[in-house]
Amino acid sequence: MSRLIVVSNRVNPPSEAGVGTSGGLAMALAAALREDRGIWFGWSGQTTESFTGQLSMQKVGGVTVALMDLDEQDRQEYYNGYANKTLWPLFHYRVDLAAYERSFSEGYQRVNVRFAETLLPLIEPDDLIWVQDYHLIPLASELRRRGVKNRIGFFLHIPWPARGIFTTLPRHEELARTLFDYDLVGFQTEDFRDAFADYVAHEGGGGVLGEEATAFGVTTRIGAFPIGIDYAEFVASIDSPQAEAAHARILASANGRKLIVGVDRLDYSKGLEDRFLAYEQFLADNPDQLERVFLLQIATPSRDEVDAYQDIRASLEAVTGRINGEYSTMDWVPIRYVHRSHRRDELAGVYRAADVGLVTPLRDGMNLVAKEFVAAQDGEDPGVLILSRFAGAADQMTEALIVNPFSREEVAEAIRQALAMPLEERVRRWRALSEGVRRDDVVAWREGFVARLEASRSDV
Ligand code: ADQ
Repeated sequence: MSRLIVVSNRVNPPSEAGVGTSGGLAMALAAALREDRGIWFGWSGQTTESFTGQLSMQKVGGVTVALMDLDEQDRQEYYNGYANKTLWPLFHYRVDLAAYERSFSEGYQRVNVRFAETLLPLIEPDDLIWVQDYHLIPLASELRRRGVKNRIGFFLHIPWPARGIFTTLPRHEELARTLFDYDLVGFQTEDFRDAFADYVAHEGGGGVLGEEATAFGVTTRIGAFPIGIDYAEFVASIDSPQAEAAHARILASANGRKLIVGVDRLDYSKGLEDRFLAYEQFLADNPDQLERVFLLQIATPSRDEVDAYQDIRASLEAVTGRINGEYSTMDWVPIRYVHRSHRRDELAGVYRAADVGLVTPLRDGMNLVAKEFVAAQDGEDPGVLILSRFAGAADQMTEALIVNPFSREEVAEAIRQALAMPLEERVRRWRALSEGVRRDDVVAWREGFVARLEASRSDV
């Protein structure tokens, strides 16, 4: 069996200490790499004064990790720049926030070359190389240019946007062309795959036939590989002392009130402000619910070197303050807003305590919080998931209450409906959802992608 090399911008396998704050994706990739004697290669997150190209090899939680440092200019132009100020907003339909600076695209290109050159000596002839996400789209081209013939796959964790959006990117053809140096390109959903096919047909002078996409005179394979959570690990974590403590603490402080929970990275794509305004609408429309319910929003600090993230933080704090100022009573605060990271097992306890999970991104590749929320519920008395139609997860999770996150009325009505939903309906919906979350877990995702990549050839 081939060895697997995973390449991602950041490398964060779980430490020996166990669950902690590592994400499900990190756990699943780490499991694959342990099984296959693989390597996980990427940026250490550290910067040096000038780029050295030195590799530091370590064993973390049984996984061989190969890390390189970047320099400060790389961080600004590649990471904060092209990745997070150009591609991220654009792929999430925020053309208004997307910045196009020549130094950003140069930095992006330069860092992709640095990834390729630093990775090159580690590659053995039979290795499968699996590149993760939008930071590294041109990596296969840079590896091919240096003679790498291995099978290389790419997975996009974020949406592939509609043609009219993607074509606002200066020199979009060059970026799209580099995807054709992969043997397999994976998207989260059929919708994103179709959007890519549409682009290819209209802008690449090609088309898609079954799994094969041809454009710019080259052919690759494409497919939808919806990512899941590490279901077994997540369910096991519900019985941990940390989960139980978090659960007990929330229930004690809830004082019999119903809990609506939101858990997100603090990012404009997650629709937090619209969510708060919809909740305010719910309070205004349902005066009988005042003091009987509260919203707990946990928001992890994220990318705070980027202006747009500082802006969203400030505006959320202002909206929270205004709503709480208007509705709070001596012993009730309608929104508890917590701006910090939590252990995954604590989060499991929080989800478990909730009556409603409010997952309303304006755009999202998948959204793993929706899946974690379902996995954490008590099947005898489950909470209700409200899910944005613009999360990739909505394709699979059709038994959730699916809403348009741009409509305050619709989200407010879904909150009312969720809180009033009879036990029998909650159980019926939850059973269907939980079956899907368990079946289509991260292991299935990883195995599905790797098997497909293994079966592909570079000369399609
Ligand atoms: P993200 O945009 O980061 O991921 P998401 O899929 O929701 O979004 O995953 C977030 C993860 O972070 C979840 O596992 C969640 O538990 C965790 N998390 C959130 N807030 C936290 C907190 N306060 N403390 C600790 N952990 C917290 C990108 C794409 C998504 C896609 C994933 C995986 O944007 O669309 O689903 O990759 O492909």
